[in-house]
Amino acid sequence: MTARTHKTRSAAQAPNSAPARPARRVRNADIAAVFEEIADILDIQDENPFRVRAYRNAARVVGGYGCDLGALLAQGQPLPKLPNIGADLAAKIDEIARTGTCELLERLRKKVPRGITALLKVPGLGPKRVGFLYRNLGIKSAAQLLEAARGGRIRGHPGFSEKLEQKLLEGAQVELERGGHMLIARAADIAERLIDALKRAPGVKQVVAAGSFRRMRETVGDLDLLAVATDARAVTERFVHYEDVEEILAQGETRCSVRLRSGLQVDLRVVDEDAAGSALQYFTGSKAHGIALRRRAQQGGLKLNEYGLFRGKRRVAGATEESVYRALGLPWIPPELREDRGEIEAAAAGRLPKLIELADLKGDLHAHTDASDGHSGLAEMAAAARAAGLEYLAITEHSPHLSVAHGLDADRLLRHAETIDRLNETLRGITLLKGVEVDILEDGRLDLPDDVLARLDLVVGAVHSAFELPRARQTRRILRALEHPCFTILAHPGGRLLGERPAMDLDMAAVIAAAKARGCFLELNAQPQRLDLSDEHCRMAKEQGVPIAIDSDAHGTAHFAHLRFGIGQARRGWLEAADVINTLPLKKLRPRLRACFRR
Ligand code: DGT
Ligand code: CA
Ligand code: CA
Repeated sequence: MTARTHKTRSAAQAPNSAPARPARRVRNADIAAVFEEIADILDIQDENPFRVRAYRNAARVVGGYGCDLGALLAQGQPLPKLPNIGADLAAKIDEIARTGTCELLERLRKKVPRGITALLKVPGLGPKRVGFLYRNLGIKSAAQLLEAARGGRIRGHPGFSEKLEQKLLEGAQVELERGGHMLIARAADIAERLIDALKRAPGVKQVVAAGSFRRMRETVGDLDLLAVATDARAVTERFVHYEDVEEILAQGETRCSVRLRSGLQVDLRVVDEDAAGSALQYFTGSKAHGIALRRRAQQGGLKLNEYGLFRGKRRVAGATEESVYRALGLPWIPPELREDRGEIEAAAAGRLPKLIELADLKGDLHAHTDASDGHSGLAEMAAAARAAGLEYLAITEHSPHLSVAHGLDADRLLRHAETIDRLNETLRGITLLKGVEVDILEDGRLDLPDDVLARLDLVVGAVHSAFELPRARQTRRILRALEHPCFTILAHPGGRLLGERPAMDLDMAAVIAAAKARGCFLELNAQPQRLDLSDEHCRMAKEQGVPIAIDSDAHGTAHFAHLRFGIGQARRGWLEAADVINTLPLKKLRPRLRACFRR
């Protein structure tokens, strides 16, 4: 371990403070993260699997729970009954909600090297293998993993083949290069709290996020914040003393960088009000967009930088982004488009898309309940969807092949459909659609009989196995599935899990062409770890006229909140409301779904 050269927050804190009280509100996601980390460490230590599973389950249940447990407890209300949460876990939820952590986790953390849990992100490594490598080879970081794999010191140990060693070598490299890219949803949670805290500093007029976060990239390397304030010092002081700061990396009059406990680095710049727009434009990026825009400025005899747009020494624009773009003869360009992928040309020609917004979504066509691997019931999911402003929700449980997700066989699926019919008679303001998320088997057949699928409102098909087929076979598999007479939506078409599993090797142009010919739809799955279709593929689909379904793939009532990240990705893919099938009201959607079924 190298010595810390920077001042750390924990060192500055009083050693024996009064009973811990969290400085910030603890959310369900925080409680879930504590349980997840406990499970990881126990598992790395090869502890009792039932104990590990209990914490993983608790993380899932709390993470997907629709109402804020911390807020309930703070109001003195009892903890609601949660599935498989006994007295011990309930007490821990209470402890975490009050203190932000729990005594067990703090104790466990001391038993394993700092950062060893980061190794879990390397594909091919689960807690068992991480524990083995640590105990037997002393590996505690991606760098050490890389070194050991390069030296051929991993192969030959029980369960570690030469092939796995190669895979770990590649994974360790990716992990090192990634330098801790964080999913946008997690970054959003952290950013929004931090921005709230900064806005409460004296003299603050404005705090906004720029960078890849504002462009709604699926992951962010760091967070870039801009503030306008009458007193720069008051803001930077509030920033470096924010309760989540672990380390101050740099501190100046108007610029500071910190690393938060989550590992996220945050850069803050305090800027002049007169130049707030040009600073926001500059630090939003992307770098490529910025370069292209500066070139355009130069061609017009102007100079653009973070301090403004200048003709000679005179500032001609800079207070707002609109003023900067306008002075360059352009309409304001939404941040999601700023990648130098034709947006400046489109803006100049007056042909920018009118990008889709969250409020355009009328429904959601992919969700699970506790009948398969979700953790809320039908009625709860319906109510949560309605509360999210939707007028319809398709219930799409897994099929039998996905046994880990308690997939439904034909009988159970048909009975579930009957339950949905009955429930619909009592529901107000929301309609449930009867669907399924049926596995696309390795040969491209679907995992349920045709006559069963034909009785549903829609059939969502998805790959959950054999991700590593060669390109030609993988493509053939998907094309065969699309040919099924009931195929409606291809779910998470790329099959990637960000930071965990790369996209399948697939000829996406062929898939898009086949969907076009077949008249079915492609999904943009809004789960933060998926965001799949990718932005580029959204744009390809739009250009070919293949409608997209932006779906939450909710497994709990809290997950409808993920739709906003799906919208972010859709906007990065230039999608307009008309490109997205679930912007249609139910009345217009039904015939479109029916048209997918060939009778
Ligand atoms: P990230 O943090 O890796 O997810 O991506 P960004 O885009 O947030 O990049 P970051 O944080 O390095 O810089 C934020 C913005 O600042 C970037 O999008 C554009 C601007 N910027 C930073 N460095 C440069 C540079 O060397 N040249 C130009 N033209 N712009 C830069
Ligand atoms: Ca950044
Ligand atoms: Ca940055």
